[in-house]
Amino acid sequence: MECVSMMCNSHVSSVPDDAQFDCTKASPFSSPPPAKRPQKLIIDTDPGIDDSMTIMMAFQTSELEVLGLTTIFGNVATEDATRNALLLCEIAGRPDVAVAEGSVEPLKGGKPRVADFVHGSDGLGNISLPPPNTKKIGKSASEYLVDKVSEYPGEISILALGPLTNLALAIKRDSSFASKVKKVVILGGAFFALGSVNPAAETNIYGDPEAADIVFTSGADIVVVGINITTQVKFTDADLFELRQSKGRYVQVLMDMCKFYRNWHVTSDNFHGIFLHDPVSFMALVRPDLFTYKKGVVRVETQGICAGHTLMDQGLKVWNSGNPWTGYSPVSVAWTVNVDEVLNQIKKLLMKP
Ligand SMILES: [Ca+2]
Repeated sequence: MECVSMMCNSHVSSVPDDAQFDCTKASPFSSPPPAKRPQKLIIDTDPGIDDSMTIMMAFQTSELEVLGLTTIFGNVATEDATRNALLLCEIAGRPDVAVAEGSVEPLKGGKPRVADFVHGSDGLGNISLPPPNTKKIGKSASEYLVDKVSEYPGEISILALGPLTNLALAIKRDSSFASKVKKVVILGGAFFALGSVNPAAETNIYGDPEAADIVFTSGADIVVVGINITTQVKFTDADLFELRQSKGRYVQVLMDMCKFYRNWHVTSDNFHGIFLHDPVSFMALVRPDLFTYKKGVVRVETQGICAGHTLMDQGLKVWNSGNPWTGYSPVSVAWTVNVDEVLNQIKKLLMKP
């Protein structure tokens, strides 16, 4: 990763910009500090095996209050993502969490690309789980996002783990949405690295490039974690074995799901283990201090052979004239990651009884 180390200059910042998750600071007073209110979170998701791990990790994080899950196509079709989201809330004993179904297709229409070869035809590794008893709410994902963010302006963070259609629809629905959302952490893109669908594009962005471009240029407070970061953090077979032996509250069902996912990694990448894309982006939400970031405007190619390509203006050059990057708010692009500590934290949450 020579190019990365070369670019690690003054433009790179570590962003503990909100320290609400930092419980390490000692109080100067003898009495314990007042408990911090948990951070409100909505997860936009296409579960998905690594989505499932992440959702369970969020439920195991006391600093978070998971308000709802909004669903999207990607690893599976949207209606399967909804079923899986309901099922995960039930398994976690959290039927109170709202599940709002999202768009069944990308903004430009057409049948979405579904990665069932990675996650199994049911999206959860084909482990024959029963259907859920609970039901999705009446509102669509974008309605739910707009309503909740309006109800709690400046308080809700969104973790976006799939194609960005629902967020783009929320932005189109309410022009103040981007300014009212506290923070959006996005799993997506490949920054100055090869994609995962093809050399140009990463899966989530490729799933709806138009939507991704709307979100990146919306002015919201955005942190994006690309596969250039997430592919550095992996569980080996030994890690999976260690998890299986642990007392983690949801670890048995998650490890059952992971069998399919792990076997795909062997076939596809000749890697005996799994990548942790979604859990790594979750860590950028709860432990932003474990990453460094670069700020810049990100645009997404929507046409041609590079459709879905994310390209960031790093601010290294003063352009002679305006260009399609000019005038938009910069976003924080994850630039480096503390691999060992992120891996540690993911394990810790999955192993939590
Ligand atoms: Ca996902």
